[in-house]
Amino acid sequence: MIKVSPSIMCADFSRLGAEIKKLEKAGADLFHFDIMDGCFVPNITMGPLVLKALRDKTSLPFDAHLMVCQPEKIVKMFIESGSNIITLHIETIFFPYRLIRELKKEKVKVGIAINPATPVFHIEPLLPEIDMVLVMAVEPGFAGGSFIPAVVSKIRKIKEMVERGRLNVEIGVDGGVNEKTLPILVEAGANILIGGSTSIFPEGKIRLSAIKDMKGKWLKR
Ligand code: S6P
Ligand code: MG
Repeated sequence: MIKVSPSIMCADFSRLGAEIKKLEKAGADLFHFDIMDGCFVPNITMGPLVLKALRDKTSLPFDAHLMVCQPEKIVKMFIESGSNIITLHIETIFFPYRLIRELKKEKVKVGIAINPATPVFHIEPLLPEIDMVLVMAVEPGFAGGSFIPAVVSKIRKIKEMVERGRLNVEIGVDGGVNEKTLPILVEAGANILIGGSTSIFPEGKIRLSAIKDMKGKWLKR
């Protein structure tokens, strides 16, 4: 089942509460919060206070995409602020089993994100421990990054691993998900689509109809 997860960093920060409600009404399935600390990526976005402020505006899941150095130091804050999913970059964790198991004890879902250049075999051993793989289709740090077509084969490989292992792992794709790339990404095996500046928030405006299109007509290109 295709799920659309609007990227909140692309929304209107002066009216996030209203934006969240509009996005939910338009069919969003969960929300994607890009957390950047200026260390792992050369950008700084938002902290747990933003999730806390928005938590009572919707009951949809919040996914905290942690693009930070030493995520183990801040995961608790994001759980307390209402995150339902914590997505960690494999490139930032030295002891993934330990951190993933700690998070599972907190009853949150765990995603592992991989940058475009990170090979899929780096995360293969972790698949039985996690709920989602987030495949970055752009180099992380900013909205509107350039789509890297090589990630399509990575999605296919992950799908094969999940099916072979009969695992319950969803595959998300983040970055450059638009009318052209969406059908290719879904055909390869992605089912969670992050909607940002190339779909739901073109030129900083909000295009609510894109949410329905991402689950409908864009699929049938
Ligand atoms: C990028 C971040 C993403 C962006 C997303 C936006 O570092 O993780 O979630 O917000 O790329 O989508 P788009 O359509 O602008 O690429
Ligand atoms: Mg993201």
